[in-house]
Amino acid sequence: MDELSLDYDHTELGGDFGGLDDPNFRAMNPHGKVPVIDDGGTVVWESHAILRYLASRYGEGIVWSADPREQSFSDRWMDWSLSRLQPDFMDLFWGYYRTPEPKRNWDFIKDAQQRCADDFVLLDTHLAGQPFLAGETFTVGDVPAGTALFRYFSLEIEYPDVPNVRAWYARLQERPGYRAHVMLPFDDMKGKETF
Ligand SMILES: N[C@@H](CCC(=O)N[C@@H](CS)C(=O)NCC(=O)O)C(=O)O
Repeated sequence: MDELSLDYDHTELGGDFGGLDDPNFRAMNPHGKVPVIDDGGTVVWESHAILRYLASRYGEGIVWSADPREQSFSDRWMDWSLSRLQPDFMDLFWGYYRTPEPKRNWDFIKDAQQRCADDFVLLDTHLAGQPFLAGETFTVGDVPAGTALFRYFSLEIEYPDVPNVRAWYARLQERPGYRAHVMLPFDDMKGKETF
């Protein structure tokens, strides 16, 4: 929403904030998960559905293209993030960072770390020829994979050599929305196995 200069009110729910089981919230999202948006009565849940809704409704020519071919360059990376990168990174993040040290399963962690490395090497090859995932400019397609970078590169683990991903990460960090909403401290999650 910051990328699109939209005004909004943000209510924190879940984790220490609670509220996910409140009937009013469940009426908005029966799954009881965040994020959820309410855009003048249009309620949308699932983060990628929210991204597509906002981008197509308010971001045409900014982060979204009405041309299906052009939009597909962005879209494929959103779906790849959902089906591949995010599950791999969640395995690493939960297996390593969110599991207390004595309980860590190192075979699982090493496997997840390797899968993430493979994912980022693949991204690195793609980004060798262009600054953003869909081409020359930032689009909605950069958001899902881009948001994983902050936590991944904050873990202080062994990383593959991915200069193009790091350059893309540096470009994202120049964006105020990324700094304000993605680069948030997460130390309180270390060794915390519950939401
Ligand atoms: N696939 C969903 C995942 C939603 C989800 O798992 N949200 C988490 C936070 S990232 C949540 O609400 N956790 C609180 C809980 O389950 O208590 C999406 O992308 O929106």
